[in-house]
Amino acid sequence: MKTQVAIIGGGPAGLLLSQLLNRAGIATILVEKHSRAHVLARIRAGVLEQSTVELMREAGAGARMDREGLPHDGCNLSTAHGMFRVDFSEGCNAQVMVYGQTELTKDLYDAQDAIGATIIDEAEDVALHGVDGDAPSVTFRKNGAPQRIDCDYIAGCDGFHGASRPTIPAGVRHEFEKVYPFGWLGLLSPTRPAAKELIYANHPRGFALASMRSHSLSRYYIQVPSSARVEDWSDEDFWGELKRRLPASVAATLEIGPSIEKSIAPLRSFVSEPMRWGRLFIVGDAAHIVPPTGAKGLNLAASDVRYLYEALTATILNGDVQALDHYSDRALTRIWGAMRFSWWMTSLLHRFPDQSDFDQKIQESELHQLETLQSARATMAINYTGLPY
Ligand code: RFL
Ligand code: PHB
Repeated sequence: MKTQVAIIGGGPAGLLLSQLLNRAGIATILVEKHSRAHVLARIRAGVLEQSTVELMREAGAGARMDREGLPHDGCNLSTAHGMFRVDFSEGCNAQVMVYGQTELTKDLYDAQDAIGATIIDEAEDVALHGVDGDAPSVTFRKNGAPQRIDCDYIAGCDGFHGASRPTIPAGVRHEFEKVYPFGWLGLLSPTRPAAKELIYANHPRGFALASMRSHSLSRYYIQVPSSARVEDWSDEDFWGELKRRLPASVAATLEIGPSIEKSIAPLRSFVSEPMRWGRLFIVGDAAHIVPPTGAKGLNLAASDVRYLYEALTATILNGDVQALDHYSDRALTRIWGAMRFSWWMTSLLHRFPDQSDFDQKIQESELHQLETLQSARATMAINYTGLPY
């Protein structure tokens, strides 16, 4: 097989890049390790920045999102002293869209099918070759038979555990990492959401988040120790703990129901630099991970896609060979902005096992600033709705 851009990974980053490139007239072949059903069963992100929403529209995949997504122009922070709202319009002219990653991924698969894009799923033993030369290729097995794609460029969109990032020699890669001493236990339930907008709760028993997917589908998270196992948490225990950590007025009216999905996500910050090696470009979770507190992971994947799409079209369609040289630096500037914000929100809202009384007072003082200072809320709003490109 032969194509212009081989894309590894059929998560949101790979699909969105493939969709944008195909519409610009650039040929792609996408290879995904798992089945489409498996990819679509993963419950993950729920909040889209405005620029992610715009990119989905530009990709011709935004119609259902515009019909069914829930625009939010604020979120709530809950503290030991009560709850206050961060109004996004105080800081910027932007909103976010509550729309599940599962739905966004499905829309992208449907859009790819509609334009006849090539997606090969259940590809085993995907490997990259010759990325530092002029003739890179990707090999894999499909139904046991060996396959090979010759291409001009490779986009590594295969997530944190994928094959792309390790292809960059260890001596070239610089990895930055921070692992947090807790995880999030998440539960999806076909119930009415706790409130109209998201509630991020700082509580002595640990962080909690009340989020949603629609008017009849709720998504909740509670902070748990890194050692916690999902099988040790009954639904009843989860709801009990969530109620303790949410404001009493919200807990009193919380609708409790069955759990559709329950899982634990560890929290880490991770960046691998540079994001380019020869003709290989790393995109999304393959290059960086943020703790979910700032709702940035999927949005960063989308901003990487935008930068790479612009660079690839400039090079392939307009002969601007320098455009690709700037991809890594441009993407990393925005990534570190989101890294800082996600770390800040995580530090502000969680209970750390070694938190001293001093640390506690600093956290409370920072929350007080947010409650009382419009400029502090404005800074949060700008970061939450998405830093400028
Ligand atoms: P993905 O989604 O991991 O997709 C990578 C794809 O590559 C495939 N793959 C391979 N394919 C071929 N060969 C190989 N060797 C391969 N190895 C892997 C995988 O099967 C997969 O299909 O990465 P991508 O596309 O970069 O997208 C990133 C996002 O999925 C991720 O950042 C977000 O889910 C993070 N995240 C959130 N992001 C937000 O923007 N807003 C949120 O509200 C938000 N909430 C969350 C989150 C992540 C969470 N978890 C579970 C980590 C909440 C949670 C709980
Ligand atoms: C979600 O709905 O899954 C969600 C929302 C906001 C976050 C993280 C996750 O910060």
